[in-house]
Amino acid sequence: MSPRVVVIGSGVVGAAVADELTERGWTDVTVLDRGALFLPGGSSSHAPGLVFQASPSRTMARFAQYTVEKLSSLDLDGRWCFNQVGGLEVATEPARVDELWRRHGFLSSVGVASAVVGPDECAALHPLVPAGNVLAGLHIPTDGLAKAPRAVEAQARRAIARGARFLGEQRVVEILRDRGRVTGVRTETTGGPGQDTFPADVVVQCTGFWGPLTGALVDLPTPLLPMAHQYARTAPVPGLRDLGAREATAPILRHQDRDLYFREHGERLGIGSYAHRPIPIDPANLPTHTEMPSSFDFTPEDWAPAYADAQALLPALQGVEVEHGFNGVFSFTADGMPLLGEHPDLQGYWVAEAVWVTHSCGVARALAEWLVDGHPSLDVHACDLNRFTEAQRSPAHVAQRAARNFVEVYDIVHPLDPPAGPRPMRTSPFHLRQQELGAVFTEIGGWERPLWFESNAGLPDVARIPTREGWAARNWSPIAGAEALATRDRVGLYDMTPLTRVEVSGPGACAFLDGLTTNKVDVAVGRVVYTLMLTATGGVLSDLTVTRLDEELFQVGANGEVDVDRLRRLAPPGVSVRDVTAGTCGVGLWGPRALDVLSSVSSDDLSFGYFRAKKIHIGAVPVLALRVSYVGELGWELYTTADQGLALWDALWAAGAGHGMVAAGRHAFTSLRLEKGYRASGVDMTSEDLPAEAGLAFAVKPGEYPGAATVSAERTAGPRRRLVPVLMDDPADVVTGAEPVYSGDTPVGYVTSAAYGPTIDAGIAYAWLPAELATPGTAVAVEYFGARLPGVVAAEPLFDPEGKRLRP
Ligand code: FAD
Ligand code: THG
Repeated sequence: MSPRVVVIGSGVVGAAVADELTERGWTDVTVLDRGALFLPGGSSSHAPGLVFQASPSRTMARFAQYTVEKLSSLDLDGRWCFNQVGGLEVATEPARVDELWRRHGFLSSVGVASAVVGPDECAALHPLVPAGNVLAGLHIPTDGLAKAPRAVEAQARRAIARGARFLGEQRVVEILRDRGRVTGVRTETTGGPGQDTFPADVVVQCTGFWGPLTGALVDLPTPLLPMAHQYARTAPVPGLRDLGAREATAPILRHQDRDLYFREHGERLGIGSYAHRPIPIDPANLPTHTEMPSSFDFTPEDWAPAYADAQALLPALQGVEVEHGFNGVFSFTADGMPLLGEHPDLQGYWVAEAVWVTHSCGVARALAEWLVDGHPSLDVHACDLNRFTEAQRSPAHVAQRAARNFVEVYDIVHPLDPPAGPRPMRTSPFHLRQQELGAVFTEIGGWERPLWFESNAGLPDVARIPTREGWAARNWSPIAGAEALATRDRVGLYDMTPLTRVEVSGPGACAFLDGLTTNKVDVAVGRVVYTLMLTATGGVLSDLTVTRLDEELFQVGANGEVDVDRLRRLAPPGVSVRDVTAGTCGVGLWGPRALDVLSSVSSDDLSFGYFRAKKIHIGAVPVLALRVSYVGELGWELYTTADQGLALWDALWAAGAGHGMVAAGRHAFTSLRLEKGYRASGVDMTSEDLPAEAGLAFAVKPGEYPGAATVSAERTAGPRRRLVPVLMDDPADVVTGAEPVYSGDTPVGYVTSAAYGPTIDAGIAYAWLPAELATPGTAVAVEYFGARLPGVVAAEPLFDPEGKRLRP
């Protein structure tokens, strides 16, 4: 039987959710909106509807691809929902030309056709762009314009035909619940005295920038910031003509160097600007009863410089007045990604917020699959509502980062560029020492993380590391290569504090972990097990190390907040799941001299074997030592409580001095792990990938856990695609991730992680390839800023295949 679903909000997201749910047979769906249907007054009611598929995220690009596909197939009484005029991004600065090539590569890797074109072609594609004003353009023929209000109504009608109800002027004022489950919602008739209740098993919050207010009804911080953004329409422009109902034929145009975008409205031009100051809107002060609460008065002083820039690009605008402008409100998040998922403490309460029109259909499909099938078919971990730490959810953090995202919405942002404040948010106890050693930090997942240490600049090996230029050289130094070599030759000290550590304990803890993950964790006390969490259909959600500290006491090494959330959600009564990351800290001490260093500060017996754990002392500091190494060298992860972190670091540092020990950063770590073929969850493999495809079959044992049936079927069928290392022919060729891989002239796959491997002196690019092209020796090319860099599929691991370093 279909569960009773209430969707709050009838914008593009709510309507698409209703459509996708009813399509999957969940037909008891009621969509409630505080506004009048089908123009209830949210962001969707007046979005200009540019739909663009380029994005920094694979998942987001594919959400957009699906929006294009779906809206193209819809109409409202014969009127279009999607007008596939194509997209054109122009470059007016040399750095942007490179960026267009990079975006072109990314689009190829997700299967969206695009072309970098010259100034003349830009002028041919767009009637207002003079060739002399641009250096290049990126043309994406399948981008276009969505008519959001029509898309809402067309999807709503389809859902209604399958049994859904849409009710306007029903403001949800209370969420009804019983023992941790939602049971319904209570509404007030907008502007009137009426009240109603709607029983529900599932409630989906699709309230756009009202999210923080709606979330507050269920004590759910909905970490988004509503901000106003200027959009204006000009008077008729010479060179444009009335196109009737078609509205536009020229591609949507984006001038990212000046934070502007353009679309035709027949003979008028619509212009959107992100060039102004961030204008945050306090959702508590939103007008409740006006027709268009998402539309604020136009502020001409914010507009003037943007319009001058628009006129500079498009001279036809000179002398043309702006006829109508407004400051429209929509949602921004701390990391630019949407918020999807279930309330951590209230079962049946789901959220789909901070979603652009562009991604709306893809997001709605993912949410519907999540509800109906248990997991979306695309990887959504970067969109997970529960991905943030408490500090990241704080209003101050959301406000500052979201405002920054507004400013940077079109900037060329390198994945390792450190964000502006608030910083630092989370530091390990070693932070002070790392600063003294000249650490160059970025922030990952809220943590300050050293990329490399300037104090290592004098290492002789620095000169051996191939130099780089451009993108690959940003936030990188050859010092990192020398740190990696020092680890292989001598010993390196790595900060492991940001690794998520979870204590799972209580009667049933062992059975819980055993029934949740793919490996056998019912092992002797003191053993460490590498194991996977899968979706019901076998996709890799995460890889974990599980250390058995006692009969019913485990320390789990995990990959972030989403894992903690899953463990908490699924733990049976009596089993406690405690995130101990913040109160503890740790280092990795790895390399051939690690034993010399450790034995000089510890009198414990250190002969315990690989993937074993033991409680030892380092000086006076009690430490949990795990003989585990993500870099593939002899050594230990050494954990203690945060208060003793400095003592731990200082003791090891003093002991390491005589052994050539270096502090080593993130880049060295990545180089070494790729030489060993150790995967990073969420990057190399995601919930879209099966364990054997990802090269992780060794961690899968027969048993009863989510995904077991699929993985045993996979074993018989054999993988269709594989994650394999590609070695670049030229050691100086180093790519950075997300590039397309070609066989001849056909794009056949994409890069996940990449780094220079200093031990093997080669650029390494891990890539997903079809099984038939994944055999060692196969020649391929990685496209990098338009150049095809030759490489060859290699056998793994690339370094120390017998593991002699780990078990000397
Ligand atoms: P909304 O459309 O805001 O819908 C939320 C609904 O929830 C509203 O109808 C509201 O009435 C209802 N609601 C709220 N609280 C309650 C309650 N308590 N009870 C009942 N109902 C409630 N995106 C693009 O992809 N491309 C663009 O070019 C683009 N340009 C934009 C330009 C402007 C000026 C603006 C403002 C936005 C733009 N966007 C664009 C963003 C896009 O419009 C939004 O991200 C998107 O429309 C959000 O859809 P939604 O369904 O989440 O929210
Ligand atoms: N340390 C600890 N926990 C972790 C990580 C870690 N949990 C999350 C993430 N990192 C897990 N990833 C890995 C990846 C590879 C290995 C360990 C953790 C590893 N693999 C060996 C191999 O593939 O040959 C051994 C596997 C085995 O013997 O089962 O070491 O860094 N604590």
